[in-house]
Amino acid sequence: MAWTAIIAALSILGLVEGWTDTKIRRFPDSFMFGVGSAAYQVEGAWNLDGKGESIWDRFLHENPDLVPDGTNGDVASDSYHHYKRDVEMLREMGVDHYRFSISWPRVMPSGFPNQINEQGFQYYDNLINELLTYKIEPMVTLYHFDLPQRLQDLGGWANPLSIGWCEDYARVVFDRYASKVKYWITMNQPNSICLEGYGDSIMAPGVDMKGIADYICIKNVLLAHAKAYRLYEREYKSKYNGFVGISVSVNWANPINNKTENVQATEEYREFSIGMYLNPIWSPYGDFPQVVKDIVAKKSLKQGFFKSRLPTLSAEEKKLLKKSADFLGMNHYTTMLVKRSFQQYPSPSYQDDIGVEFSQDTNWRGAKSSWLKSYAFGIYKALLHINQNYDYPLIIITEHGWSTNAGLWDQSRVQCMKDYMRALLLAMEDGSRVAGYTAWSLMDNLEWASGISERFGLYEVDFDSEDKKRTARESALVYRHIIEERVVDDWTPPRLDIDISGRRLKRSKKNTEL
Ligand code: GBH
Repeated sequence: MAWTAIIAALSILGLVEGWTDTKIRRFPDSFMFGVGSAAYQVEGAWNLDGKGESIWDRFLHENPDLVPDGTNGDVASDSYHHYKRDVEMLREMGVDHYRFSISWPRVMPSGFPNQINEQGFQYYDNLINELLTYKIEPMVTLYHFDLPQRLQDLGGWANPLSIGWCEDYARVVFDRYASKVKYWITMNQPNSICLEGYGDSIMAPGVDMKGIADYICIKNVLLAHAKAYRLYEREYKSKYNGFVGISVSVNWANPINNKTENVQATEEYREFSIGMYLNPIWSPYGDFPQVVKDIVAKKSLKQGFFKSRLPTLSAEEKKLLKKSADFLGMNHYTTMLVKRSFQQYPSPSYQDDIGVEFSQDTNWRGAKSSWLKSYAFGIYKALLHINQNYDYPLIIITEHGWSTNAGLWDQSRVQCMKDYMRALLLAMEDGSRVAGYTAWSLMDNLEWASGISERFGLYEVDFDSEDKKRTARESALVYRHIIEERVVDDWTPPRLDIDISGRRLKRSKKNTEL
């Protein structure tokens, strides 16, 4: 890659002055634009029509104080009853695909295939049929954080039998939808599932067994992914020609300065946060990164364990995992600045194993969520890192988004989306094989333990209204324009009092404040 490309990137992203790059970059016609959601965050109907309890139902019912605004997913955006409106919104924006997830306990309440909940499946039949009627490609996530509680009672993802339970679930879903769904995502963000749910208590099930349960979980979740991939490959691929991938959180990390110890700490952190999930599938040797294995093994022995807390992958497991994805689903939100840390973390823990501290540049614009800052060059750097380390895999951006307060004029979201899309176009020009972009999220929803106060929607949801009324934000109109034109230009919607579909609307002229 030429240095001129880097300068062009920096100048377009406003990071160097005096360089004008006026080239108009266009998304190819085949590029897929979509939006995403997840079952627990939007569906509601937590106990209707035979649905079983999920770990998130249990988690927030038992710990209502965890969510500052006191909300939970019992009703959420009530998509269970409003899927037609949801698809109408997709049509309004003109998206190519809709990424949503299936709730395992809704369709298999016991967790096992002995009980198939027809009524639960009916909801997904309806949604998928509605999408297909309007030529919107369904992109289905099998697992987006909501395990059947009954399986958690058996240890959940810490139990290696979970690999087989998940394979059975995948078979039931593939059998039902393989003829209609071409894009499959097995797992959403193994790092969130395991580090936050098993190594901490900020996500369900809140096992909080640091440096132990998280690593066990990572191994099992990756293997469950691989088993589902192989199942599709063996029994469905030749007939239906679909694509199966996994969504991984690939945020970027820069060293806070160029001190050698911080540069090295950052490289190690990238192996812990990205390599851990990508190496087993995309690296030629198909294993956890060597540096991660070395660090955890050394610490474990010092701590009195007889062997590493990081489980090993057998030759057979490595073979199963290697190349077990047709595409990399990349979820990208932000960038962290990394510094070597000598502070005391709980021991053992993932934090202690890595030994770094994080910060973010105060010049980066911040979203409503405290962890989310805009640094668009980060997506470019992350994509280049993936190319260099994993030999140009096929990528679909399966999540990228921004949070605000309530309000329809969400200029900060529009700005963030445009900045990141421009950086994405540059990465594609420099060789990244990116086939699609999925904005997170279609509409406001339950942002896990942050409730409904951090709003990620292109559509606002009025949670106080009976029908959870949805209204397009400025970002939805801009997204429609980008999808139509295939370029990111400076168009802004006229602030008329009609909405995206021509309906009259009362809009406040006030910008959405963070
Ligand atoms: C994704 O996770 C999820 O896939 C999606 O469901 C979610 O709605 C979206 O992003 C927005 O968050 O509050 O400091 O403890 C992104 C990873 C994991 C980032 C949880 C924020 C909590 C950090 N998110 N994490 S903190």
